[in-house]
Amino acid sequence: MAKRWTNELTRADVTPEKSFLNRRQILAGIGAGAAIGLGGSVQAQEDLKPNSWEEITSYCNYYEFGTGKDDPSRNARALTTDPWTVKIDGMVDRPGDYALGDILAKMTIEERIYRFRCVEAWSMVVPWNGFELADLLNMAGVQTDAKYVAFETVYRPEEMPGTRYPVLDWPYVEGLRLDEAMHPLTLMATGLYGKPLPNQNGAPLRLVVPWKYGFKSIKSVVRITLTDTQPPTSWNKSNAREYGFYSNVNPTVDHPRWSQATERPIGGGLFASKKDTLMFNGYDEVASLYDGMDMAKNF
Ligand SMILES: Nc1nc2c(c(=O)[nH]1)N[C@H]1C(S)=C(S)[C@@H](COP(=O)(O)O)O[C@H]1N2
Ligand SMILES: [Mo]
Repeated sequence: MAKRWTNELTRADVTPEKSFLNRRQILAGIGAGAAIGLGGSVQAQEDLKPNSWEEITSYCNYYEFGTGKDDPSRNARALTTDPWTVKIDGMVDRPGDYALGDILAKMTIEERIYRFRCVEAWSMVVPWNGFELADLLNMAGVQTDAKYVAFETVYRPEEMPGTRYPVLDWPYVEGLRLDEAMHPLTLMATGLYGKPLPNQNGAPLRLVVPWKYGFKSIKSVVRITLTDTQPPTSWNKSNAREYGFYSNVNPTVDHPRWSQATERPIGGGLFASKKDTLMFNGYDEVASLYDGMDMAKNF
């Protein structure tokens, strides 16, 4: 079943990891020693060994399809992802309903191998394919007064059995500060391992913010709104004491019900040892976005 919007890249076609890192470092403005060679290099390279396709596509959180980790891989088959339209509105010069195919025709798809850390203290390494959110926002033309970006997941009760239950206030919504959204690490993912994104992972288009807890990475996005006020977010609405707007990965700020100091890598086997959680999930290049901010208050 060919889908017009999918990128046809195979894993062999994408930029080899080494030049990928170099390009990324240039884009993100980080020195060559930060992610490869110098100090901590072994750790960094081990970290970047991706989880298997099977692990990434079978152990999922997508509550619209059920709250069990294996519910989305079974139930999300029913989601229609073609045709797909993304409404971009609010404080932009060119608001509109953009067909995903038209968006993709203008975007450069790259592979990004990112660490992924869920607030539940498990983690994976995922080889995403996607484009920078900044490129999409620039296409729509962000107006100077805009300060935040709001995102919304498709809401289709007839295709989403989990939405029969008021686990969250549907549709799932998320938000970023504009500078977070414009950061070169912030990705709109369209694929995994060079294949189209499986429905359970948020097809056909999902946000990936690798330095924040996984729930910020909203799936199956149908609306992106530029605004000057901090937008509501689903998990914060459901429990503001436990889930803040920022939700940056931070080993020193515990969840009220569990520690965030360590994480359980998925796929390591039942007796795999936990590993230390890194500040900003190891993406130190975003630290300057939060200069002078109390990270315990703004959790
Ligand atoms: N619409 C929507 N987006 C969502 C979720 C969800 O339930 N609904 N779960 C979030 C959570 S808690 C996590 S950890 C990640 C999981 O992404 P993955 O299943 O691709 O690993 O998706 C996030 N995005
Ligand atoms: Mo999560």
